[in-house]
Amino acid sequence: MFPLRERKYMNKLFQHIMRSLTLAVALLWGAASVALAMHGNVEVAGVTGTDFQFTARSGYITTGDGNNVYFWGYANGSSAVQYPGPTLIVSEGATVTIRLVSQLPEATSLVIPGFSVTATGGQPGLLTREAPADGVTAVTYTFVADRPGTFTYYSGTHSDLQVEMGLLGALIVRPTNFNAMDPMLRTAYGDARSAYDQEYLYLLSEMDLETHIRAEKGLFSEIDTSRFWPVYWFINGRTAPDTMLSDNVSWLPNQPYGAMTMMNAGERVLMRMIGGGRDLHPFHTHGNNFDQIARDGWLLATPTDLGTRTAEVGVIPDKSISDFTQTVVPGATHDAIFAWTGRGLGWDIYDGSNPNHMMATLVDANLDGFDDNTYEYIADHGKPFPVILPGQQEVTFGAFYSGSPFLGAAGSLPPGEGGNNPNSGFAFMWHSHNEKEMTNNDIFPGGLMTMVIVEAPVVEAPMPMP
Ligand SMILES: [Cu+2]
Repeated sequence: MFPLRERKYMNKLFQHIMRSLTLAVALLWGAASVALAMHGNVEVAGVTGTDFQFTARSGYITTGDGNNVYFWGYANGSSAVQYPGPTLIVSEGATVTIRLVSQLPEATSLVIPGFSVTATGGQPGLLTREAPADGVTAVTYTFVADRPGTFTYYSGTHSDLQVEMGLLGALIVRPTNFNAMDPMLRTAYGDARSAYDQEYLYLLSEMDLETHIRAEKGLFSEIDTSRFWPVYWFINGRTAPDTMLSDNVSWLPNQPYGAMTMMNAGERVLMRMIGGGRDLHPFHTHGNNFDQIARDGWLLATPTDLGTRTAEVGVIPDKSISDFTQTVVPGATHDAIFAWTGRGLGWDIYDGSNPNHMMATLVDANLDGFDDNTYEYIADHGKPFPVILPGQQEVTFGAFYSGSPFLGAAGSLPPGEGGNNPNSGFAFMWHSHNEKEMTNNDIFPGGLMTMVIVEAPVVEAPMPMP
């Protein structure tokens, strides 16, 4: 599925991470297991409702190299100021009101592309009305969320500085008939073409550290945003390895959103990708292609399309685009469906000695090529693993190796080895394909990177902690 050159590179990368970050990754895995315990159907974290009270103010975020970075963000109500701003989750048809006050050194505002917004109060500005920098005068933005999808909001004032400083966020509009408990109605756009099992946000952004240092010191006359030189790259306001922590971990009070992706083989993951900064970021999935199904909140379908069936993910819009890298454009949103089945690997990922294999019924009533119960790719059933596995004496073990190359299967390990992969899942890295962006202020690895864990279809939560 991927060029051998890249697979070799990724193998090296994994080895490097295992050697340099074994302890950190072990800690992370503990948190990841907590996230797994809520496995079932994961929803994007955020705030729901129709009325939001934003205060724009300053704070500090923590980066993966241990730095503290001064930033500007939004606090909703009495909650902490955060990067990115609160993910607003609203229902289609709702009238949404956002009241904004600025405690920043300058006036600020909100723009919400894709909707017809009415602004009242405050003072006139270039793009919309603004909240002056007095800390009390409010401007109120009102709009009807008249279509479902993935959207973004950000500062419409002095935005070369204010977006850089962190004034940006995500907006999700759930379709009218949305029902998280019903697999047919758990959709992004109201029909089966955008149905999903797991939902994740990937809001991509970057920061130029020098600008933040000068802003912290109040040296605004020395800031030249045309000399933009980012050194931090973020998913949901965190740099790797923090991207792999659960939402709302206590030690990142201003960065509540994680990006650790968890799924079972055969599931559909809705990827809501947003370009939050001023650079574009090529977001690259390992493990499989995804299908981009929507752009800027518009489903990629012809008006009469009922959905096109694909072997990998079921029904998707007819204008979907299959790829393994999505160039996430500044200000744009891209929705995709990712599924992983092991199709076409050419060997049986479950192995004959694994109980999964015994459970494979090899029934394919819907003729999609997969076992209806385990999602095993039937054409590869029983095919042997294509290489002779090295003996334990020849192998350096990583903390995530289960002792078996088969999904959901554990094997024998030397004493003290392994243990961070209790369900014997497969881990794939998702990251910026502009690989400079996988750093934290020049330190590799870090930045715009996270992982997806694919678990065997039969793995159910809650799982024991390792
Ligand atoms: Cu890669």
